[in-house]
Amino acid sequence: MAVLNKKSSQHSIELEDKYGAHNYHPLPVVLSRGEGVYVWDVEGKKYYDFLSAYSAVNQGHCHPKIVGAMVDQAKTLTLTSRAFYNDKLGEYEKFATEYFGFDKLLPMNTGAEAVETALKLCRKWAYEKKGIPENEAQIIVCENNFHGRTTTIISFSNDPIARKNFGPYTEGFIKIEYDNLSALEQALENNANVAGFLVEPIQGEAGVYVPSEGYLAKAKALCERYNVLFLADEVQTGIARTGQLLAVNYENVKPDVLILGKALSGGAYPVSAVLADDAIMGVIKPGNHGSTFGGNPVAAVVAIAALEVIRDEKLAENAFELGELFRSELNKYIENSKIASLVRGKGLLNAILINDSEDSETAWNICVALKENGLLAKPTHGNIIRFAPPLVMNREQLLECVDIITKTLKDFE
Ligand code: IF1
Repeated sequence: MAVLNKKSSQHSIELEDKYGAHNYHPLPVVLSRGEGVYVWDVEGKKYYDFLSAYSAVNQGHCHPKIVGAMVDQAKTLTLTSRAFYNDKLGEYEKFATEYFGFDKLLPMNTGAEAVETALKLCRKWAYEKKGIPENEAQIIVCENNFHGRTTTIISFSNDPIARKNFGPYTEGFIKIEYDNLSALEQALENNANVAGFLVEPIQGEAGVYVPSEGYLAKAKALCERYNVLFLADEVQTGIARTGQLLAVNYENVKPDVLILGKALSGGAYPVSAVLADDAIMGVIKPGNHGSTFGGNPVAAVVAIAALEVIRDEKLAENAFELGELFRSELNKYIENSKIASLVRGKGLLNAILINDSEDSETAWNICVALKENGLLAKPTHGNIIRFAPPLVMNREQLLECVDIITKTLKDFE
């Protein structure tokens, strides 16, 4: 175990411990630099980043095109608020709506803000277009969801750590089992006032749960039949992470409302967005919604650059191919492993299940050992380790990482 450099790493950890809220339990590594698929700690040790800041750094750390756009704009005009127009927001809205195939974009900053925006949009549409009685709208969500950490969003979470002692909770949500179409149909049949269905195309935080083939398409069809909006939270699965531009593309589903965040900026700046067609977005009028930083010129140019990198460097195609390779190589190891029981995912959003109880320290200890071996990853829940490298990784680097992962797992057999 490399002794943490007393001055810098320990110093950074102690500063955070003393002066920062303890709302995270980070792996004991202090990062000071990132480039592409690599990050370095303050001692200068190099790591493969296999978390990508939870799929925000899909384009690789400090991508020169994205950073360049950000720096240039930051020297020109950073923020006007929406009290005035700026010369970059319209360009971004045009680019992104054409790129994803929607009429309108509502710009926000964080993923949770975008989810909250989508919930408000869905409710307003329900009252003004569907004719649901005011304050009666219900939105269907899935068990084990993760959509952010605001009070309304945790109101429909079933994760006690994220939810307990933050009440009273926001009403108007119906929870059903994920990947269960009859549960969705029953909820739609038994509740006259359903406005929308909010779903992650793959449940990331729950442990990279990929739903059954056809689930998304059939869920969308049920929503159409009951005149209910299909709200796709692609904050984590979107922007090429799963091997398609959007995870819903695997089933040719066009959501009524698309929620984006994280890699919409390549991890350089907080940028999120809600996209919808005019029939839905048209219910939003001046004064209904907004944010100081939402749609600022830096976010606008960063998002354009981040999406151009995805398109021009064909990162969805790369994620698809490397994801196939990753799972097939790991499955060769898992066949005879006692410690790892399965690998699952799509594209470069994957996870392995560690053959130990949920509350065991094994997954955490494996991640500490991976760190020692030059690869950074973190457990999602208990015994599941998420593997999500930047999508700019090449075949040789991926095979080296498979090597590091299997060698590390062997020490726990
Ligand atoms: C943390 C989890 C991942 C998300 C989906 C919305 C948001 C997220 C599908 C909100 C954010 C982040 C939040 C971060 C860790 C990470 C996470 F572990 F929390 F659950 F990725 F799985 N929809 N996910 O995954 O976006 O407001 O954070 O920009 O809170 O610890 P945000």
